[in-house]
Amino acid sequence: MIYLRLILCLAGLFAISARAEEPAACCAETPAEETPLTPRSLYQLGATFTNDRGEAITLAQFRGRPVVLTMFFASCGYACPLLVSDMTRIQDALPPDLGDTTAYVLVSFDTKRDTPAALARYRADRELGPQWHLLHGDDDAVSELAALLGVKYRLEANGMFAHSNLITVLNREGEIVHRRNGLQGGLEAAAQALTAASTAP
Ligand SMILES: [Cu+2]
Repeated sequence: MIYLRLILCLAGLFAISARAEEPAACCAETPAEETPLTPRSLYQLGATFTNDRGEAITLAQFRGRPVVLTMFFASCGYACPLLVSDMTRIQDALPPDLGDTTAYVLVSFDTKRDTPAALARYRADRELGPQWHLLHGDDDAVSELAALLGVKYRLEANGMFAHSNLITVLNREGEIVHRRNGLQGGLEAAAQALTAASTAP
């Protein structure tokens, strides 16, 4: 089975080699089930999220690619737009090949309003490219991920969330290798961490 998967993967690589503008999606998005996850890997989290196309996603599906991840909610009027624009600036600061293979993951706190359709609108409004993954999950999935990341959030009486402003960089195995805390600044350090994460195991 593993051998067959490798063959298919290699065949996929040859097939896309003539289209260099596309990332090697075949292998990058296939979990490398052959080796066990490390104890520090966030991909131990078994929770399932749903993306803005309505597809079920586990974070482990990002195994094999560096990841920039932040928790947010789509109707936030202040901090989250800044976090997203900082992630965009990190993407712009990377060499094109790394910028294209990195996954930019937004996970919503808002389990009620951030439906796939709401997240799809958010993607369209901000012109987020195919490397961006907008996810929502149930309360358990969101709180478990927040705890692992060290993100605090609270639903306020006005329906808005008070929350930490944290951008997290994961290496290809889903281990946290960098945190950017607060709003703006520190983008160069995040880009450097991503560059290191793209080569480290
Ligand atoms: Cu916010």
